[in-house]
Amino acid sequence: MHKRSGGDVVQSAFSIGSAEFKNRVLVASGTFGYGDECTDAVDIAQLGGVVTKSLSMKPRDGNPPPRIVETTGGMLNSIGLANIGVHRFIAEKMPFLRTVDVTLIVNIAASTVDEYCAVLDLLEGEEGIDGYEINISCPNVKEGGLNFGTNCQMTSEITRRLRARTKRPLFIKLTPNVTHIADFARAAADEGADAVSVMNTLIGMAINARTRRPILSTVTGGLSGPAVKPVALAKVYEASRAVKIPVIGIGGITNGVDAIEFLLAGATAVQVGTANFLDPAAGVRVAREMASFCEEQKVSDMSTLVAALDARTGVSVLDSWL
Ligand code: RRO
Repeated sequence: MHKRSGGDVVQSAFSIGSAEFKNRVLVASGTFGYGDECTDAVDIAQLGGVVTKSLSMKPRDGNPPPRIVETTGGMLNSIGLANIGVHRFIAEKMPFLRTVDVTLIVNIAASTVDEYCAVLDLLEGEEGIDGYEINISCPNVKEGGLNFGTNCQMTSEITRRLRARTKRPLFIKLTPNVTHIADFARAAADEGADAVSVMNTLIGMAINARTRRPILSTVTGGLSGPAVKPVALAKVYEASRAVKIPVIGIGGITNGVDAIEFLLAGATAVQVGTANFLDPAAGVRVAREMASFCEEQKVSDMSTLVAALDARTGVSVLDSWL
């Protein structure tokens, strides 16, 4: 809850299954490490939640450099799922994370369905984890990643297998690199997902014309940042109209008004990603700015903004896909 002038408060807390969130801004996977790196720059207890970098069973070094490049209004990455692996996460990161009063969502990536299950099984033994975000949408790995996220049957199967193993909230993180994201949101919802996170990065590339070479070592990478926000809004709009479970909006959010736009499009909450690279406190600022916007607009409960878009003025081409 955020204090409004006059002692009132803007209601911003919400819950998904057993997970309670203090406000509607989480930090996005891959942009905030494991939640323990930026503690002098930001009080993470003021966030709605932290989503960890994707964890696989074994540690991974990721792709060779260059693996990040700035682009107009955004950035491309080809990190390649570099991470410390689930065992080191449990041993080295969980003891600290359990001491912080913040909702913790652990993101899981894998190259087989069995690996997703095995990583989740290990995390199930850990107290202090409030939910899981399942990454079926990494654009930068050969096995798993987009092969899962662009296949509706795989989306269903992964959700079904994981749902059977946990009562904790399960978010499925979807890729925008499909024609109809509504089909994937439905596949996850039908198998018992508690929410879908929309969206992961868009496949893009950058070229150095003088060397005639691609800039990233893997040629293509994942585009994020303000450049993708209009795409993300449309994907959230489409997905949220296809399912009853919450949609978590992600894509180029840098301020409170951006975040409010995602709520209006149909998101229950948002994640701030690329903006964390400029300022690790961006998420906390966005949460504060959302509350100020509500105060200014005399909105006392943020939930009233969710899917409150007034689309009377037009019919979207998306409507015919639902
Ligand atoms: O690590 C990455 O290259 C990466 C991942 Br796992 C992801 O889900 N999305 C992205 O843009 N990069």
